[in-house]
Amino acid sequence: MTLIMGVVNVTPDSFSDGGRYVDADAAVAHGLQLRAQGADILDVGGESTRPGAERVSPEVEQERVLPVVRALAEAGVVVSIDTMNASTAAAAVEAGARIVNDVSGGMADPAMLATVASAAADVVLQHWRGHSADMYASAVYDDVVADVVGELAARIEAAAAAGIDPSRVIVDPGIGFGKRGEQNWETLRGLDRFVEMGQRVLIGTSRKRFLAEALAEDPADASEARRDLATAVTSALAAQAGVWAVRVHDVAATRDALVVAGRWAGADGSDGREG
Ligand code: PMM
Repeated sequence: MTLIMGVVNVTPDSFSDGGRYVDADAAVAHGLQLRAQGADILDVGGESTRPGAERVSPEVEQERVLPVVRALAEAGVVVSIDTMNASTAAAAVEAGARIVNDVSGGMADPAMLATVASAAADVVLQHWRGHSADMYASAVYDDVVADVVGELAARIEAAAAAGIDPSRVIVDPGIGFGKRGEQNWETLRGLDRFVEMGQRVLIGTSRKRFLAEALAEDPADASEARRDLATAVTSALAAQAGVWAVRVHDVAATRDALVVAGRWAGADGSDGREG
């Protein structure tokens, strides 16, 4: 069954959490709640990647995330660290993280791939075309699915050249990253092409702007609850397309959607629960 990666943002400016989980204890409590709701993995991040967000220093990022990574790992949770900084990735793996989730696919920090190569962790390489301040300027494609598949294949090769076995690599098409509204839907329609790459595929649609744009003329009118329902639907459809995991804020809603989609799919897609 498709795994659920729950989002634990430890940032004061995340567009999704609105700064509710800036201190470590609250972030850990939130993470444990997500696990109780059915998260298989918790993705801890200390730097917002929302369009236009300011970058934070690796020192500040590590102050935010390391206590949270350590506490959740000690509680037995599979933790991934959402970072573009090699030093943060290394420190987080040291603190117990098992997956490095780099939204830049190893492009933002030239030391990232070598750092992951020598760490005992899997790595998410997400499609990326530049930092959030200017990411929409680069949203120009001939064929978005073919272009993104090609660029991800190049990142897998770069990772292999740095010493990372492809079996450790998870790919992510990067919904909302360097992609405008319709380009995100095109990417989702082509999900099977990413699955055919032969790597595990992670997809993150949660609460993103393109969903709000689909739901309401003014995206500001699409409440968090409506975005979460839309996310549960996209996550169930992504599961049907064969993705390995979905990255979501509202774990409970997506859990229910995946259980129902699994029942529909039958024996192989079932999670084995009674009822
Ligand atoms: N989206 C956000 C942050 N990290 N990581 C991966 N692998 N895939 C994503 O789609 C992704 C990500 C967006 O930020 P948020 O956590 O503030 O919603």
